[in-house]
Amino acid sequence: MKILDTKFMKGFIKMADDGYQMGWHERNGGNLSYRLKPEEVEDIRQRLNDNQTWQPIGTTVPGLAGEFFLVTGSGKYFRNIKVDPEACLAIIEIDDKGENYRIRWGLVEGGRPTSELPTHLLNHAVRFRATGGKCRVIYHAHPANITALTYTIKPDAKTLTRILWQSETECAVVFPEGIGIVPWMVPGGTEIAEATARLIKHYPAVVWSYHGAFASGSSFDEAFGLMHTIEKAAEIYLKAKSVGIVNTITDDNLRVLAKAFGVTLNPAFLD
Ligand code: 2HA
Ligand code: ZN
Repeated sequence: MKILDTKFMKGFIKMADDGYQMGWHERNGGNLSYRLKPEEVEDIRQRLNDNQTWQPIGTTVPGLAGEFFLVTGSGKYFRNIKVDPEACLAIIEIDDKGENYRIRWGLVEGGRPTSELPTHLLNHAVRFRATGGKCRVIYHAHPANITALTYTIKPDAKTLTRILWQSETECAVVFPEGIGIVPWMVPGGTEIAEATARLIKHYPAVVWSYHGAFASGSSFDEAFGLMHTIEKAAEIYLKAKSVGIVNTITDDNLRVLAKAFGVTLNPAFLD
């Protein structure tokens, strides 16, 4: 099957373009990765390259040994993905120890997978375990409102989660576990990857202070929808706060909401 005709490729490109249209991907900002299903690998196997060398991932992910990922390329612009996916994207294979990757398709003009590959793969490994193998998508974006919000609070998951739960009624239903947050750190390395992975074990998304956010999901819709919900709640909060907040969603409201929707809110984040 032609790789560009596959459903997962079309879904990936649509999500990347949706993120660009939202204004979340200035220049080469943000990155996206998708873990292929075994049958998706089989459908395209004859069209994969076999001539690229193995490269170190920069971290170890034994739980992902032998998996294939579709990822954005380092330095590539989201606005160009739809126009030239073969230059902007890569399909990579992880080796049998989870230490190295090799490019099997894409990046036809050269280049490497996303600079945040260690964070993407560690997050995939952790979310794979946390969701019993359901998680397939890890998404990093630079939405303005959630990033602006991090300048106004301590980098604390309870503080952030309560603000978001109180800023849009559906938030507590969409992310009842809450949202994690890391303080400012240098992007692109193992340290921020490990800090993010420690949190994404408990939360479906993690905010990077003064930078952006990582969201996970079992599908493109779920990961994009989570990022969108977080960003929208942050926008509502900043608008309300700029005028002056006089009312909010109370903890009792949250408890009633959770009961109505059959979700269990993280008890550590309720007063
Ligand atoms: O430029 O977003 O965090 C890509 C990034 C790095
Ligand atoms: Zn970034």
